[in-house]
Amino acid sequence: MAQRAHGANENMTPENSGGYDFVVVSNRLPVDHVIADDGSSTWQHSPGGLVTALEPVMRAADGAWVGWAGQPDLEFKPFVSDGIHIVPVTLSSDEVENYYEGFSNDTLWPLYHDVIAPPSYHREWWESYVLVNQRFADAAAAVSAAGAVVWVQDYQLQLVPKMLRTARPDLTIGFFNHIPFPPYGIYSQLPWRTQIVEGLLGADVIGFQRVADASNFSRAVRRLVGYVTKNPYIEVPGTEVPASEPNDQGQRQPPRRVLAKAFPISIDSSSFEELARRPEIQARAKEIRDGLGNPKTIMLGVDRLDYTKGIGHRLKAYGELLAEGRLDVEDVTLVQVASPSRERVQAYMQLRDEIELTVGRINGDFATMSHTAISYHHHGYPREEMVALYLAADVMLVTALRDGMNLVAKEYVASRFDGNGVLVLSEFAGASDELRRSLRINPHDIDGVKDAMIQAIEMPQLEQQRRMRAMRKLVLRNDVNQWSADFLSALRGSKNGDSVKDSEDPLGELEWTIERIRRH
Ligand code: GDG
Repeated sequence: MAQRAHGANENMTPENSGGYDFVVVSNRLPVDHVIADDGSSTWQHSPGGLVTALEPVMRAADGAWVGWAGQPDLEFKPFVSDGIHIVPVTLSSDEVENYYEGFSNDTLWPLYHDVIAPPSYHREWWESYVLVNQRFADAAAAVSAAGAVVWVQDYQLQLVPKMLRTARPDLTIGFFNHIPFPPYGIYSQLPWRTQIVEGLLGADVIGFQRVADASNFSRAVRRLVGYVTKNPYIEVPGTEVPASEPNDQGQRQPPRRVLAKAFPISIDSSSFEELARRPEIQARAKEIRDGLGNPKTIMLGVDRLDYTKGIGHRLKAYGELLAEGRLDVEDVTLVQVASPSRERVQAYMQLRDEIELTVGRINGDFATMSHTAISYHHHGYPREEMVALYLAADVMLVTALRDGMNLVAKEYVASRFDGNGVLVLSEFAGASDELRRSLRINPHDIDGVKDAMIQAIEMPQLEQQRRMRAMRKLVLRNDVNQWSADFLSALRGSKNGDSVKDSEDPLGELEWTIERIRRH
């Protein structure tokens, strides 16, 4: 039943790859293949929302991870990294341009984030998306044991669930969308809107960040394919799959009930708290404050340099407060970490220019010899440094114009074991559904953002602590283990009543894994 993967290494067979009972499929692997200037190459642990979220689950489940290593045109054999079985999928340079930078990052990303930037629609990008999704599906089918559980991640791979189901009806398939799912009025722009909805409906469980995303999806299903939806379920009618060979009888896929529901993602909360409690990290936080001239208040923004994150809106609000004299650079400094992202996509190059021009102007207008207005960093930092920054920051600014969840907001809360600090949080980030004791803002309302910044700076410590305590309770309880356990339980539930064929029972194994994760 298992098939050979097109782009995967020739030596990979279901036998030597192990035939895994639990397989994660995502665009990027949890490790990047990095080539240095001198031509030498290494595998590096890659940061980012998805990896941060899934790593602990993979270790607990001893599963395989199918994905791209981040470099075009290179083929790699499967290998084990830090206890995770890595199954690399190859992408050509053209595919990186068309499937990844094009359709994923310049069509779907802006479309799914409320068209903050205009999406581009190109048929050759779509063709590449279909081809690459098929390759990921083939690679996942090749390493999945009979009856395995496969968890497909994110918007780059929305066709994989249906492709996998067609090839391997024995699998239990989950899909999680890390970014928002847009309202139908926006989604309906997509020329390939029906194919994507059908692709997703190949899954048994489709997870979204927010309740609103799940309802947007159900509405798209009703409008585009007319299936009956009984929240949170979607009734998918049975289909005849035509025979591919003359003697082939074809396949009938029975009617299915798909669960489409919100599973808000979280972080490895206790590891952030653990780092924050380390004396050397606290010393580093103090050093950061000293380095900035010990202002009364440090405000912090940490984002991938992305137009969805509302960095410009944040800078505008801060610049106006300085211009109006409501804030003084002797008292307040804004630290902005903008980690490099998608640097070959035009909209991102333009964004970088805009942000850096604004930072330069604000610093030029307001910095003094001893105090800078904005300490701006276009770098990635180790996690230890991020936690030191969280500890050093009195106010955390999350002003996303649209964001699936925003893990940074949760990381700040998890790190503040001292109970101090104020989170200013956009209502357009998924995290605002849970972090209701933050100062919630509409980032488009610049006056509202300015008032929230002042309120945060002036907030009495007692109130900070009351708010932070409530948010910490939630983030420590609803951590990433809880998230994955909830999702995997729902997958398990979706198969209740189905007979499991042999003594090898991946779903039983999965249940055991869920228990282990819950106890973690
Ligand atoms: C997508 C969705 C959703 C950032 N810079 C550095 C660094 N990071 C880490 C943060 C955080 C992660 O990357 C970013 O996660 P976010 O959630 O904030 O945003 P996206 O990257 O857009 O993630 C998002 C997420 O998927 C998960 O579902 O929440 O809505 O867009 O963990 O700390 N980490 C380190 N150095 C950096 O410089 N070490």
